[in-house]
Amino acid sequence: MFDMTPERAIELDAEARRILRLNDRGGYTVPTAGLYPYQWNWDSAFAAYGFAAFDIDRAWTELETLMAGQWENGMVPHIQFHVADPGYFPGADVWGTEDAPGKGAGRVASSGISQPAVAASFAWRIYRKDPGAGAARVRALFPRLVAFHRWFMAARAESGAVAISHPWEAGRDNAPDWDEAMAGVVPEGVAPYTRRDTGHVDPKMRPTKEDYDRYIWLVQFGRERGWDDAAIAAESPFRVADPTLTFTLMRACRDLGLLAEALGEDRGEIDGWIARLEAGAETLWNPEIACYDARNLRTGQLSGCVSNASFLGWWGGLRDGQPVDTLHRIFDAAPYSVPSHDPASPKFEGLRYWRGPVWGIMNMMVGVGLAEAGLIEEAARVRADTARLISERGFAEYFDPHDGTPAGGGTFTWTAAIWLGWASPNAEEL
Ligand code: 9WN
Repeated sequence: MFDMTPERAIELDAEARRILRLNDRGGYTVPTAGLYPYQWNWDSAFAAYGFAAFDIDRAWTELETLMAGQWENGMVPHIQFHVADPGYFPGADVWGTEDAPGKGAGRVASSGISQPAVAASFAWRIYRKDPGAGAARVRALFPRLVAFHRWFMAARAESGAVAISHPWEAGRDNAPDWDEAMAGVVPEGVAPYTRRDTGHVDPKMRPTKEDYDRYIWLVQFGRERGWDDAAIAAESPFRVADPTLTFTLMRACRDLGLLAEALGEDRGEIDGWIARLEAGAETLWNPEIACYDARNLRTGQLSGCVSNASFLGWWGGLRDGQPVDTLHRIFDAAPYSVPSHDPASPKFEGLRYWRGPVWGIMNMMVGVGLAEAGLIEEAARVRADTARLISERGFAEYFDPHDGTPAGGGTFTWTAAIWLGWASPNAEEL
């Protein structure tokens, strides 16, 4: 741990709690006001983890609201548009999911894709913290979590690893991992649109226009198919197996299995998913860069990108053959780890979103995984870098790995959440 006075730690704990309350919209939390005015899937699960440090009832409510937006087919959308806000694009009208057969009637307006399935992992941790307070609530959530994982396995895991149908599904929107696949998307016929993100944040910290044209083209593509997963899987030019989705789901299945045991439920189906994901993860191992990366399912090509998702295997529960040497190389490449893209790569950009910056939530998953695997020094490095960034630069969305410049949105929910749950010297292991 880097040096921090107890007073400073207490001050930061209070600020993190203030941020969670500030971004609370009553039952759900926005990632940050202005830039992201809705409920995002994995942000919300991290928010629950943060709330659990000081308000366990509110933590459960966050997960309940998230899972209440689940589609009839099991998918939990990446955005729930509870209250329309013109400050974000694309809104519910662009996604056009209201008549999607998979959605079912009477559900909150939402996007048509999902995001990393971390909800079960935090449900398990929050339950474990106070089984008395959580027993009834987790029992009610359990079938929804099972249905969510079942949907992922049926709709995205045809290669064994879990694929994204849109870069937004990985949560790592403009990562260089998708460059080859994105080049295969020809963004013709995109309806005219105005971006809103660049009105909130410096454009050099955001994806390019070329990216956005393709993001919107892929939304239109899904919408034209009524968000039918089978049609999208068969016909879309963009289909990439992704380490973020694969390892977070692998971990979430392990945690769901523990929950099943605690609740006296059968875990046979869950164990089958874990075995399939473990085999699938092997298809993402790239010997040329000695770590996991993404595989374009249309061409079979591995991306050749070392990213922060390359080090999620430990979080996923894997122990043998993990990329510890590559992690050491990345540690040496920049003062703040873990960069979202290799600083030695020509595609690295220190401020541009998922093409270089450090993200606290990824650090939390990498750091916890390392600690669980007994890699204590490596785990301490990731945690200390995160604590130093937050202490010196605030609760930003992401940070430049070379000089720590805070970037993207401020007063950010999940940065506050991982502070309270993990990076703070006062964090209690959940
Ligand atoms: C699109 C909310 C989300 C995160 C993603 C992050 C960013 C959205 C955007 O913000 O994506 O989903 O509009 O840029 O990449 O991981 O969930 O914080």
